[in-house]
Amino acid sequence: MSTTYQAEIHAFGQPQRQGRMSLADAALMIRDRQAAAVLLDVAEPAELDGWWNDASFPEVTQHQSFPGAGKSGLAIGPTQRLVKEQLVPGLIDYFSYAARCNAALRRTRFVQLCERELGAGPVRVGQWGELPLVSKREYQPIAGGLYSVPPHCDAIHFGREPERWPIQEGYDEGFDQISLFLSVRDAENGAGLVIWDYRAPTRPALDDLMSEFSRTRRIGALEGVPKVVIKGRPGQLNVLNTRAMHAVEQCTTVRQTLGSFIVWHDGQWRMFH
Ligand SMILES: O=C(O)CCC(=O)C(=O)O
Repeated sequence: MSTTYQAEIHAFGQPQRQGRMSLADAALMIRDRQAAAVLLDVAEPAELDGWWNDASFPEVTQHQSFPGAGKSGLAIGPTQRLVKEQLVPGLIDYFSYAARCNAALRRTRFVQLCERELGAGPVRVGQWGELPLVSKREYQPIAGGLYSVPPHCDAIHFGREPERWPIQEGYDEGFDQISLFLSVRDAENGAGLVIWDYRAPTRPALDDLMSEFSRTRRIGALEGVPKVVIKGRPGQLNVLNTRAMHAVEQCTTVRQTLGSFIVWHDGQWRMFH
């Protein structure tokens, strides 16, 4: 029988609900757009040191796209933004990183949880290529910043050069991508994650929204749109629809999470980061 957890369910335009749910049911609820986010109490705060301080993770380094964020290893977002002569070397580096680190990452508590409760495997390309499985994230305060990560959305097939982005075939099959992240350490101001009921349909549309934000510090299309703000406590697993625009509120002290994306593909969950 699958493990059930205490759950907070957040849907646009509705009051927050409480319940008990398995991780597999929470993921299906988000995949099928019945809620924007579900928070599950999966770990005791005293266990979090073991989840975070695991030598399987490489060190946390600066995120290439967001000044207020750091992450362990390489991530898909900055790889998707590469163009021209930078794209192929960037992809080689991304896949090589996964090839070198996934055996160790598979032993982390986070990946073990996803394998056990979701039957999740890695996203694969070809016979041997795998995408990295999981990362640690660290959000730093930035003076005058509005968000530690600005409004964006995540989709596995959203390469900036669509004709050369290798992960598309069969991935735009109508199921929404999901983020799973464990809250490890809160910022003192309790910075959370804002999710708007607004989906960027294509990569160029997403790039337009993000460049409007960097020029003007606002996005007109998000104003007045229903939103939810989730504030995961340490030990809660945040399960959310990443196709909806979302942002990490500005942290006043370091905030730590660890997580991964999942997509439903070929009849099973597949993880990547
Ligand atoms: O680690 C987090 O706080 C969430 C970052 C995020 O934007 C995502 O997982 O989609």
